[in-house]
Amino acid sequence: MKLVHVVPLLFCFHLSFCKLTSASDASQEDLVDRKCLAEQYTHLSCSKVFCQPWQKCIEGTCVCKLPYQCPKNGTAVCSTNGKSYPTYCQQKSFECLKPQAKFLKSGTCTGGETFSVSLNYGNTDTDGIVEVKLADQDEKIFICKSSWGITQANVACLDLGFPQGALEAEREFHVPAHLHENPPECVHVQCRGLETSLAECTFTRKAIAHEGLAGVVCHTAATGCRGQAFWCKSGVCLPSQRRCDGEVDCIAGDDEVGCGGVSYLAQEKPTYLTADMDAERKRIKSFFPKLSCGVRNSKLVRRKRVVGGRPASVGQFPWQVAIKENEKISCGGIYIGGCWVLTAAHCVRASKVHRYQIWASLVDWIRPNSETLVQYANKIIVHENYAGTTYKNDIALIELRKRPNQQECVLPNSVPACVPWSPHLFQPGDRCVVSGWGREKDNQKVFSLKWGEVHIINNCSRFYPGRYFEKEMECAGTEDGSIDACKGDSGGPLVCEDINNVTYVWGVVSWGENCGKPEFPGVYTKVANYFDWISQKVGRSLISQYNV
Ligand code: 4AZ
Repeated sequence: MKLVHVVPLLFCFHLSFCKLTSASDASQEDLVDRKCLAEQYTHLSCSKVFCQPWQKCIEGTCVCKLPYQCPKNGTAVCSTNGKSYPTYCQQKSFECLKPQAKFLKSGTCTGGETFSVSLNYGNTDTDGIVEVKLADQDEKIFICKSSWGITQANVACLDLGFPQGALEAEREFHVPAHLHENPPECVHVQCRGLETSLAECTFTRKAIAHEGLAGVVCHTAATGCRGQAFWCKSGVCLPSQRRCDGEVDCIAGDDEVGCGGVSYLAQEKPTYLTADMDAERKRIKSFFPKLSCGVRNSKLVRRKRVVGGRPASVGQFPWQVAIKENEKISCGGIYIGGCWVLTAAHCVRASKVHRYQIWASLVDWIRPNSETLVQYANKIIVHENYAGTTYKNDIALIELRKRPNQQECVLPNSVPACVPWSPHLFQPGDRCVVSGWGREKDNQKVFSLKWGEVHIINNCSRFYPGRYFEKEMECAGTEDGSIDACKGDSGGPLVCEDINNVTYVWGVVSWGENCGKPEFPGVYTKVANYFDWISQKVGRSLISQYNV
């Protein structure tokens, strides 16, 4: 019964009705699960449970109280935004309304306090031994295994950014020998299970970790499929027969990866009593035009490590272009095929079309390489709803001017990046690459194209309250902020590779508070949100292959 504690749907995660913690009878467990899922009961279903003190029950659902509706009495608490609140109820009410700032510690904030949870000695980012840094201490400390359970593990995973909580709280990890020989100190922790951060749980006495250290496996999309199904990275389950059947089903192509080139279907030849419409459907699919984008011409050595601000070589970013205005590189851009370059709206003005030069296949702009091609813009299309004050819809298209006597744009050394047709193609945590000629962190000028690996960051409103628009924007960076886009990189690409190493332009460098600050990640225009807009302007056939 290894999934007893886990319900792979968000709305049932917190709720004990959805899981039988002592289930011994599989069919009964199934029944409870199904009912829970059907009714969508959660910890907010106040026909079943009491609401939290900072919530009230309205038509069967717990909703946030307004802070003034909290009792006036209570002790002050300090929140992760550095603000002190008169009572815990008030802080939780604010958090309930706007989940950016969480509980940090009791008492008032004195400035600079932080709480953090981290995982170590695991196999991936999603599992390992838990360490915490408490708000009033400088050192990280382990948690004693004896006080650890799925309740605490759920809260730890939530805190780490896994909204579905924990998969397992018992797993053994390979810790270095010295931790076995000299067990380190550990703290005990108690949670109720509905805390939004581990900081909100109660930490008690330190002990020596004789019985072991607390570890966790957090719940990720990949662990969320029931029964014999295959889980697409994009968040849906497929019948297992569809895995390795020679036909791509998941939008990211992950159902046909690692299949060893042997298709299930090819193995047996049934005798058909009726027409084989499945074969006909596949035949139709084979007529679809094949797009050629996102695959480099040259054979490049694959990157091995995550490093920042590294110089690019010729052909490494064949979709990258530079936009020159008044003899300077003012912005980057992304070649997406035909005569079209994608960039940021704030980089260009439709009325100043003659001002811009597009430099393709360029690396070093002091000494342009022989492959470099310079072209003028023919037309500029700025998104109709671009808002210069908020950078919402910061996206524009540049149509290149054709050479005399040519029907089409010819960029011999460029390769278009694919335009993502679905916002589910990549997810938070996925690693992507940003490139450009923008400034270094210390505002140093850059003459040569540089690139760095960043990951997609979720819930960016916590960094930019009120300024981050989930649907239109994407956030990316590194834990320490060491890799980031900066002034001059605007309009350039954030690209991600799918499982088949096809490259998509996932973001257009747009804005960010400063450069290279961990608490202020780079913000990008989320290109997938503009697929329809782009295809309407450049023509569907240039960028569409599937689902059209
Ligand atoms: C800019 O000024 C700019 N750190 C671009 C990206 C970022 C900050 C500033 C993100 O063009």
